[in-house]
Amino acid sequence: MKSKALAHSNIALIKYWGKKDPKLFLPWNSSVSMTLDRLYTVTEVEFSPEFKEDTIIVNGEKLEGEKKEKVVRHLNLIRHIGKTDLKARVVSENNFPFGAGLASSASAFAALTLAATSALGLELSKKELSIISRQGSGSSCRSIYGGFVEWKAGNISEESYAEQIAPKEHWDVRDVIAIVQKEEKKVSSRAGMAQTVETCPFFMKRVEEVGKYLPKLIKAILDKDFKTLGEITEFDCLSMHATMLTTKPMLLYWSPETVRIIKEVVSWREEGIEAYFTVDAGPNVHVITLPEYVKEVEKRLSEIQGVKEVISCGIGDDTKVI
Ligand code: 2P0
Repeated sequence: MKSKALAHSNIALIKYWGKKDPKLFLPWNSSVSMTLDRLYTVTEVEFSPEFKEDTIIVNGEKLEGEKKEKVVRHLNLIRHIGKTDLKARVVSENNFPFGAGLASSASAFAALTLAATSALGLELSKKELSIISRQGSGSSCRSIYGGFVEWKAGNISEESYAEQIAPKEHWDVRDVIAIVQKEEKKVSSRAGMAQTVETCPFFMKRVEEVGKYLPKLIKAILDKDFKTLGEITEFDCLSMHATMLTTKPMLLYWSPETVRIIKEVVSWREEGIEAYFTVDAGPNVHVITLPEYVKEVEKRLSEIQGVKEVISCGIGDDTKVI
């Protein structure tokens, strides 16, 4: 009863930030992402009557406390579905450059979901895997698929899942990531989004606006309209950070380098470099661009003061058993 799965991380072009049902991980708005080839997690799960308790090892370290609890809760959900109470041993490795300051929960929970369900012999559709994975960490439901992906918010658990908009072969879009800080953030996404929903007076306005531009982003992906994709991506990032900033207490995830890079990216466009920024709940900047500009974007990012590392990603595949 053992299986190993590989899942890729993803970068949201329209962000998930806020749950309307925190227990079921139902988001307030639908979101759109692209799966990233360079960043992935490989997880092996074994269930055995010989194990007295769950053991979780991530990058060679045994998890304890809250981090372990998060994984055990997800194993409990999968044990419930698989009708077993066997304990598990989970061994997970991220290929991300060590402590790169990049979120790993999307790839981690997608890999865990597939490895654990297949170790129990459950044969599930991608839709079912996505629904299960969502309940471990929201953004992971998008990583079940490669290519361009939409997570439909839904109103009940069975309606909240990811779907592929287009496979990776459809369009070669790149994400060149500028790492400016490698430390773990002080306020987790989970805590930060809960605080935003509770205290940001503009939060529902953002949800309403996303509903208007999300169909336009999907059309831009299908039409390979890079300008529209870039403009919506930047606007949505700023809209999410605007709700974070107007939360009590304020959530300012950016550092001076973040602003420096954003201004640079905008000025590069005046020179004809098609590149657009997006920033998650942290200070690192993702530069969304096309293959012909990657070399120049990499060079320019690495010359900016405060940039510690540059990681270039293409579009990745579905989560799979390996
Ligand atoms: C996203 N983020 O759409 C957004 C953009 C961060 C900023 O999804 O509580 O780690 O486990 O569901 O999935 C981070 O949130 O939060 C996230 P939980 P998760 O990629």
